[in-house]
Amino acid sequence: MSRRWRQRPPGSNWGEFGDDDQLGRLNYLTDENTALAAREIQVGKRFCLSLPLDVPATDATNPRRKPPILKPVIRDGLTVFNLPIENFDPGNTGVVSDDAVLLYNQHSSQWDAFAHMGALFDADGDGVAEPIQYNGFSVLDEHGDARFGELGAWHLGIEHMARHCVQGRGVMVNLCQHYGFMSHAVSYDDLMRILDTDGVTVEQGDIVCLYTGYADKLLELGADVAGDLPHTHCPAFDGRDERLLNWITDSGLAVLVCDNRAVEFEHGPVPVGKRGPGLPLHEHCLFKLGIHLGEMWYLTELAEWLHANGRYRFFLTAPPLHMPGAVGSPANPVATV
Ligand code: UVW
Repeated sequence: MSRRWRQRPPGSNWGEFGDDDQLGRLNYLTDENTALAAREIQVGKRFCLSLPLDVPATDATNPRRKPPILKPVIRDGLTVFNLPIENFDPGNTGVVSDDAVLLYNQHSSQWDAFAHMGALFDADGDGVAEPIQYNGFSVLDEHGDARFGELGAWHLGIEHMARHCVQGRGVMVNLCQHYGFMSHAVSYDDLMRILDTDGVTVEQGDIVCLYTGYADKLLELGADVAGDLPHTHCPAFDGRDERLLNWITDSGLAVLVCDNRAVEFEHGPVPVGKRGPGLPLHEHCLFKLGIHLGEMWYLTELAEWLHANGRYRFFLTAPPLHMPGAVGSPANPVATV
């Protein structure tokens, strides 16, 4: 396939992994990179980096995303839960349970696929900005249709990430250690100071995990969580800081993960009279550079263990669900130290 765009967004890397690339910086997670990352397994201890998927306990922080609902599977009018099979097969002594779930893919610990966020940008050079995604792809097909009726991405869906497997070296940046639960937009200067103080080095292909304490607040507050939690508590990367965005570009990090819901500080609506992305770090990562974002992971126990043991690197395995066309997915990552 030839190039899909005539002009690419300033600061983007479109085309650099190939005109058909849908993996972005996951391309840095090569076999060699995984083998090198495996050297971080020193004691074999494992950490589950997913929250229970019913955390947040309510939709207070994002009314569009609801906690999961387990649904029954029905067989011959009976709910298949703790159900003796002899109801259908006399003499069969088995007892069976079976269920379904209504899951908002981005309610809890999750991955953003590149299809999650694009931008209005004039990639075809006709003078009119169109909705477009990483590497000049559209989530629609050439007829302007979605994959499954009204939704489902034809390109850049989460399945590409699932097939890649997402395994490599994790690097913990412990922001909570420096700010506690204080709300703070972390600038480039702040980050440089923290990396320097903590002796943390980020190399090409690293999966950078930002521990901010946000998930701890979700767990502590439960159903009492307030809608403005993302604005009142915990540090987060300042997506409006160009130098911080440039660091993301230059560091070569492969993937960016956080325990909060947006990775970046939520400044609110675009200022009146201005035009631009509401979540600039999202645009920079998902749209321009092909960097997947992990959000609302549970990093607490791992961050504490690493701190107590004078380490910051670990081995990470974090595939999403292999759900074709989905723009995000729950994540159930495992760290090994
Ligand atoms: C927010 O909800 C703010 O971010 P995302 O859509 O990436 O989850």
